[in-house]
Amino acid sequence: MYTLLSGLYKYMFQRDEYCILILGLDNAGKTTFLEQTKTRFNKNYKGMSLSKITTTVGLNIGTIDVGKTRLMFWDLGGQEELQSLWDKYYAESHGVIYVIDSTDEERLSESKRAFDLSVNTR
Ligand SMILES: Nc1nc2c(ncn2[C@@H]2O[C@H](COP(=O)(O)OP(=O)(O)OP(=O)(O)O)[C@@H](O)[C@H]2O)c(=O)[nH]1
Ligand SMILES: [Mg+2]
Repeated sequence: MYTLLSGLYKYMFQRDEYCILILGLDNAGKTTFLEQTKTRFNKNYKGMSLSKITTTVGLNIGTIDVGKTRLMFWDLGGQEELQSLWDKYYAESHGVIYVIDSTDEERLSESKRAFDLSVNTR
């Protein structure tokens, strides 16, 4: 009986939870993307002013619920010395969003190198 009830409870109330990494060079727009996404999907969330966003040292976590699914975003700092931390989070994540500033042509090759390195070291 307990198994039946706990199964029913899980079916009705438990959400599937997925962790998504947001990676990319510093200044690419990762935190801005996360803030915009939270504002769009969380009805009561009053997003912080985009002009107040400063460079991320460490990690920002943001959560959105889509139907019965909960998405947890991990927005990591993109500065060069922080890139070595990216692969520590790969094992725990279900997906990766890699953000590129397409207007910053000078850094496109640097962005590709950082992406390749992170994929090869995971
Ligand atoms: N015009 C324009 N500016 C943007 C856009 N996305 C981000 N920015 C600006 O770019 C700057 C850097 O954005 P962030 O979101 O802090 O970049 P980040 O990738 O989180 O950088 P780190 O935390 O240092 O890794 C900020 O001044 C943003 O306002 C965009 O789509 N358009
Ligand atoms: Mg950031």
